[in-house]
Amino acid sequence: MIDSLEMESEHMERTFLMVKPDGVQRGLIGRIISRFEDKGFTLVACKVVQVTENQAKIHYAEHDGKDFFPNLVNFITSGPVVAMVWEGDDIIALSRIVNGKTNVNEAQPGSIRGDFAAHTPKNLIHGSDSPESSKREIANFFEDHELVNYDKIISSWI
Ligand code: IDP
Ligand code: MG
Repeated sequence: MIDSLEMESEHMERTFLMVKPDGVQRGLIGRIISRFEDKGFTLVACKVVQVTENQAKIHYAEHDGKDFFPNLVNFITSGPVVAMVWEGDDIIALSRIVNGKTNVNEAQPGSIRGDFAAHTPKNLIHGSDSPESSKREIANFFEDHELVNYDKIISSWI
């Protein structure tokens, strides 16, 4: 019976999620991580990091040349972040819905940005926007051996 409710994991993905310096300073790490745990995603790597200027430029390479790029690099290197890799079905698209729209004026209530962010550059959370970005972003912060493979089978732990 239960077997018939299980779905094939056809789009199992990993994504890079990062609590930005504003989230760390505001004491929102736990509440932000809870949103992804609540969604049912699996945390496969997590560390507190002071982002270097070089790392920031690689991370935001797609925005190089835009007028806000220097501010973006300054902001992301302005204090420690929590760098994470999470796993789940369709997690790249779904986690960006959990994050909310980039512009805080458009971020829906119930999303991290919609509930906690009040100024657009300081929007608390980063999430990769494609499989290609997630690969590059994960490699910019983690070695392969830091990514842990495991299943969550809740009943045996209660
Ligand atoms: P995302 O974080 O939702 O993927 P991106 O367009 O990739 O949004 O932009 C990266 C980050 O740059 C945003 O999260 C935000 O902090 C900042 N940003 C984006 N657009 C602007 C802007 O027009 N002015 C200032 N900062 C911006
Ligand atoms: Mg982006």
